[in-house]
Amino acid sequence: MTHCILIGAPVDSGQQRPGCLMGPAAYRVAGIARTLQSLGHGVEDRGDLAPGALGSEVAPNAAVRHLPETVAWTRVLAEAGERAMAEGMPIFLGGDHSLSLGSVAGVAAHAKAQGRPLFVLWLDAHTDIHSVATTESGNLHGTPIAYIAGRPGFEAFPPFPARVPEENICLFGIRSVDPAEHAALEQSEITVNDMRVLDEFGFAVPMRAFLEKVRAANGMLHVSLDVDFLDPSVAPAVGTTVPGGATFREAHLVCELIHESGLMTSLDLVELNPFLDERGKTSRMMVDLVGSLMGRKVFDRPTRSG
Ligand code: Z70
Ligand code: MN
Ligand code: MN
Ligand code: MN
Repeated sequence: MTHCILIGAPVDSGQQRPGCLMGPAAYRVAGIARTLQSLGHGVEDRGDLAPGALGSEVAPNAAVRHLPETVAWTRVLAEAGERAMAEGMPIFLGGDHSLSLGSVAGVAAHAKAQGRPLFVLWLDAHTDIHSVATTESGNLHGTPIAYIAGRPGFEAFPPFPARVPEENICLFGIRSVDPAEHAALEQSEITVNDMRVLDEFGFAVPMRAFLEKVRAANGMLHVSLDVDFLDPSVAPAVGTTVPGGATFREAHLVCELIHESGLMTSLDLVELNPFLDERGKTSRMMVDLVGSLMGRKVFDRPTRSG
């Protein structure tokens, strides 16, 4: 059984629609601890983090919003993440997706110290690969993949501890890509499973292919689950709804496959905006998916992946 460490990250500085800071409370109200305990896991809730003192970082791009706040969050999250990795499985309760600048930095520092390769699975409608220099919206939640991959433009941030090789990054569920992101991805080794791919092959085949890569390399696996991976009909509580996302059943299947692999070592839950929810529907959906990620299933049976 897993020692789950809940880390509240009420980050709202990476985008412009207030409300993500209510995310950690919504996950607790929706019963995330109870769900994990019912599956036999240990749960330690470390409460909510707060950003440290703000610096005076200046962005190379006038569009960028809340840079000092985001840098401060990155530091505190990286520190908390690295510490938690040594003791169990951190589950970061967001907060907008800019929190992954810090969570993955902390996880990467730990993996480096262990001498193990880190893999990142990004379940999202978006590719989040803008640099601080290229973002047009100025919303830093659109940048963590570039930081994680060690791309330039993050001089204001703490140096990323150990660049994640592009071959180890898999974007999954993609259906909204800005031109600068498209250009960056065309010249990269990052795996992009967009909805075109998932419609043709289904969710299981590309997911198993990625998980096999992680297993073959004895890698650690960080999963970053953005609410907008899901179709807005099942998960309306998100600032940027994009039609055509994962259905209830597709999302649970993905989570079950990840669980069966036994490979996940850390998890982000991001972009939940409870202020936009319909009677707690999205918060409950996300907690249900955590259940599937952590071992809930209808029947125990031998599976193709072992
Ligand atoms: C767009 C931008 C984004 C999440 C929206 C959107 C980015 N590419 N990321 N929602 N999670 O503004 O950079
Ligand atoms: Mn603001
Ligand atoms: Mn995202
Ligand atoms: Mn997104």
